[in-house]
Amino acid sequence: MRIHLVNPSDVSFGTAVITPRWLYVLAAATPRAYGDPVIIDETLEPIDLDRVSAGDVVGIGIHTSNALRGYEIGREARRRGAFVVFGGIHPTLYPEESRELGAAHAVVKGDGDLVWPAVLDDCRSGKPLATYEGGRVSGDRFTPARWDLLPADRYMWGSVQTLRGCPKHCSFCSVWRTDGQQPRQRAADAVIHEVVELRRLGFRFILLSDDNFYPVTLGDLRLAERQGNSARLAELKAIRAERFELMRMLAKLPADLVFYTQITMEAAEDPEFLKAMNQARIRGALVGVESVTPEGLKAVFKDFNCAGENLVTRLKEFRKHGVHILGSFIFGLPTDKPETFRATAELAQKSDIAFAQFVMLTPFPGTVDFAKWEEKMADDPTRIGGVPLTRYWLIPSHQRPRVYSPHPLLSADDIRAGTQSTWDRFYSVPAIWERARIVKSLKGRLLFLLISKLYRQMYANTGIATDSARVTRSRNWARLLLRPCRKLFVTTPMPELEIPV
Ligand code: B12
Ligand code: SF4
Repeated sequence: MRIHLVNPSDVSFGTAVITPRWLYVLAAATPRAYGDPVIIDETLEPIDLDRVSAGDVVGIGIHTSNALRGYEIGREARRRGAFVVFGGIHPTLYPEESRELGAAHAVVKGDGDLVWPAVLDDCRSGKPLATYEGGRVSGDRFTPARWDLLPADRYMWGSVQTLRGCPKHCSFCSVWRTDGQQPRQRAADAVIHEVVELRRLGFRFILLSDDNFYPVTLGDLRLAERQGNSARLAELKAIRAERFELMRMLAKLPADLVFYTQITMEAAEDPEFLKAMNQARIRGALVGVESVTPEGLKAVFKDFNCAGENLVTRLKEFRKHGVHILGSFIFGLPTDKPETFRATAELAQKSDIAFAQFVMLTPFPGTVDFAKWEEKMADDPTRIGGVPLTRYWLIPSHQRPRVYSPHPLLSADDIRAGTQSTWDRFYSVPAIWERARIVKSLKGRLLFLLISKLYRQMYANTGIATDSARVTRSRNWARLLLRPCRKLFVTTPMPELEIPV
């Protein structure tokens, strides 16, 4: 019985940017008695289904965007007599769908770290259960990934998770509902072990693949103090102390390591935290800016963010501490106006952020936005290929609409065109060149230009464009740029690197 773990994708680039962490966590959770699993990441190359035999187990991990491809693989694997098991955020929310469309024998809901061996044992005895409850594994029981199984020369960045869950409650995000609002944080040394292992292999760039690297704000501490809630205060202080411990230990690792994470902009109010990030060489972070207006922020339950000039000041604070920001903005909010696109691009340029992504509001399952939208759409008769819009992920990607919620002022085309033009403006050569002044050397600036263009090709055009020639062109460009780019990110392996004391 061979175990196959598959990360489905419609597009394969030969080289990929970030290691899909779940593959290597589940590989580590696979008992050694079953041998090393066959790991297939379709962002590198498509699965060869001829390698799947009757009685094998095929574990498929999907999120909403790649569910359709995952189902195709599931059906084909089952036809060949394999046991098909689905897991990941999408099956956690829609287990029945994986059974009906993906031919799943079993679905794992929640975290796979601890339940996976039981799934495999049941498959071996020919009796997998329909559903396994993986639950929310506590921070001290996360399974460290098996990086020894990484293929050589394929990825640019490693990925290490330091916590799961987020205390906020943004309306467009499912994390706080599926992963919980209580941060489940790993001890610093468990994280360090994995980072060292990746550096031994030659990885210099590491994504700390957390939802929110700053789970306790100064405001949370003040509130607990004001309420005289000493138990809560002690708990928050312990979480915060562990963060600092992690950053202190990261700072002791080889100087060529660079980390990147996701964080709320509240961290900009906390100079001590920013200083520790800088010392730990956390050089970049994705910040969910979402909207540049107070009304927009209110609409997505994110009023803890700043708008207008305050936003500029806050974002600049990261830069002052050497943390470069990838700002993430959403278009299509009910409060957006025709001038929002230009205003956002200007503010993004003014805020000294290094990169930006402009996404169109998408109701993801499991979110507050999705629940409201689904209710509103209950009587909508629209079907594409027989699929209702509220199950848009089942529509083949080239037919899938890009905008879902009707807007009071803007048509779907206005939103799509406005989003595309904001990408165009932000990633025009003169605008990139101006931002490239964060790098001192000419070579560094040229590299910044190249990476900006690559980022744009991989994310912007493929997500927004409806014209298939443009999509194909972008993918070909990305394919061409990825291989040489990889060499810029990885370095000489350090097999002898020790874990710092
Ligand atoms: C890191 C990350 C990224 C990285 C991915 C890098 C990489 N190569 O892995 C980047 C930045 C590229 C990214 C991009 C996007 N992401 Co993202 N991302 C995350 C994040 C923060 C962590 C994922 C992670 O690595 N977790 C660590 C692993 C170990 O956990 P895991 O994947 O959940 O797997 C566990 C279980 O789910 C389960 N499991 C998973 N698969 C399987 C399979 C089997 C067989 C079994 C048994 C169990 C199992 O076991 C695992 C171990 O416990 C999650 C948030 C989150 N909390 O999940 C969002 C998240 C997955 N992303 C999300 C989104 C929306 C996106 C984008 C669409 C954003 C955008 N607008 O562009 C793109 C999609 C890109 C693409 N086409 O795939 C959403 C997905 C929502 C949904 N319903 O699908 C999430 C949940 C965040 C959110 N705000 O809601 N993302
Ligand atoms: S968008 Fe970010 S801050 Fe908001 S709930 Fe999700 S992870 Fe937390």
